[in-house]
Amino acid sequence: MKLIIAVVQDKDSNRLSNALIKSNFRATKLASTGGFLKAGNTTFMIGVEDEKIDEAIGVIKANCKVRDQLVSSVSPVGGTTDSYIPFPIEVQVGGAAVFVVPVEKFEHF
Ligand code: 2BA
Ligand code: 2BA
Repeated sequence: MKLIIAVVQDKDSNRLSNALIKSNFRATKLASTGGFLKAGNTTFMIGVEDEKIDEAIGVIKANCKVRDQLVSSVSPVGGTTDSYIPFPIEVQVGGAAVFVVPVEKFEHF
C-alpha cells in the first residue's frame, strides 16, 4: 500500500473529491497553506493499493488545473533597503504537487 499526498488548489478540491469517490478511492482532505503564497490550498491523503497508484494519479491529473496567479512582492527602490515598492509578479501554480510514500502498516477498525 502507498499513501498519496497531493497538494491541490482549493478551486479543484470539490471536483477532485467527487471524482475520487466515483472511482472508488478513499481519501482524507486537510486544509493547508502554501508556504510561498501563504494562501489556502487542500492536501489530500489517499491510501491506495500499489496497483491502483497510476489510476489514482490519473484522477488527480484529470481534475486539477494549472493556473497563473498574481502575487504582490516588494522590492527595494533604487537598490537600497530604505524604501520598498510593491509590484505584482505572476507565478504559475501547479495543478497538483503529488508525493507517493510507502505505508508500512495500515489498520482500520
Ligand atoms: P469519509 O471519507 O468521510 O468516509 C466515512 C465512511 O463512509 C467510511 O468509514 C466508509 O464506511 C464510508 N465510505 C467512504 N468512502 C466510501 C465509498 N467510496 N463507498 C462507500 N462507502 C464509503 P471509514 O472507512 O471508517 O473511514 C473513515 C474516514 O477515514 C474517512 O472519512 C476518511 O477520512 C478516512 N479514510 C478511510 N480510508 C482511507 C484511505 N484509504 N485513505 C485516506 N483516508 C481514508
Ligand atoms: P505555495 O508554496 O503557495 O506556492 C505556489 C506557487 O508559487 C508554486 O506552485 C510555484 O509556482 C511558486 N513558488 C513557490 N515557491 C517559490 C519560490 N521559492 N520562488 C518562486 N516561486 C515559487 P507549485 O509549485 O505548483 O506549488 C503549489 C503548492 O504545492 C505550493 O504552494 C505548496 O503548498 C505545495 N508544494 C509544491 N511543492 C512542494 C514541495 N516540494 N513540498 C511541499 N509542498 C509543496
